[in-house]
This record gives sequence, C-alpha cells and structure tokens, in this order.
Amino acid sequence: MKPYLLKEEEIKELAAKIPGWEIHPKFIERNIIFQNFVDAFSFMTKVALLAEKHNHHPNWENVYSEVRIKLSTHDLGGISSLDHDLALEINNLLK
Ligand code: H2B
Repeated sequence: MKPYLLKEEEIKELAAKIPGWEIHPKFIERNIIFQNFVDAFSFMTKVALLAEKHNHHPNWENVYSEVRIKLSTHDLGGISSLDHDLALEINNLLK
C-alpha cells in the first residue's frame, strides 16, 4: 500500500498502538536506555537494517547507553503509515 500521511483521527489513536512513543504533531519519538553502549549500538544496527528494508530512516541520537529515535516522513511532511509501521517493528525488537 502506498504510504500516506495519517489523518488527525489516526494520530490520536497512535499512542495506544505503539506504546512507549510520544506523539507530536509532526513526528513520534521514543527514548530507550540500555545497560551499556554495546546493547544500544546493537539495537541501532537492527533498526538500521529495518530502515533499509522499508527505505524509511530514523532521525536519532545515541549517547552512550541511550538512544533517542524520532520518526517522521520528510517526503510527505508529517507522520505517515511508514512511521507507524517502523515504530511497530522497533517495538517488536524491544519485546
Ligand atoms: N526516511 C524518512 N524518515 N522519511 C522520508 O521521507 C524518507 C526516508 N525518504 N528515507 C526516502 C528515504 C527518500 O528520500 C528516498 C529517496 O527514497
């Protein structure tokens, strides 16, 4: 299915679908604290492979054991179905 910008109603429903993510008007954000740098970076490696699979890439920051991920769809100018899908897969990695 072609990626599409989520409608206001869909954005309101997002929080329940992707626990752990903060919902902002134009992006979603999740901060994760790992035990150490190796765990954080190994998680980032898995996310990088997911990002390539979807051709959808996070804005992110890593400081030692902490990873902050922001997802939005630059091409469409907001939160799209791609952000929803990638956030779900990221949550699955953290289960
Ligand atoms: N990632 C994100 N987060 N948003 C985009 O709009 C986007 C992307 N577009 N990855 C893709 C790459 C696009 O620029 C390339 C040309 O397919």
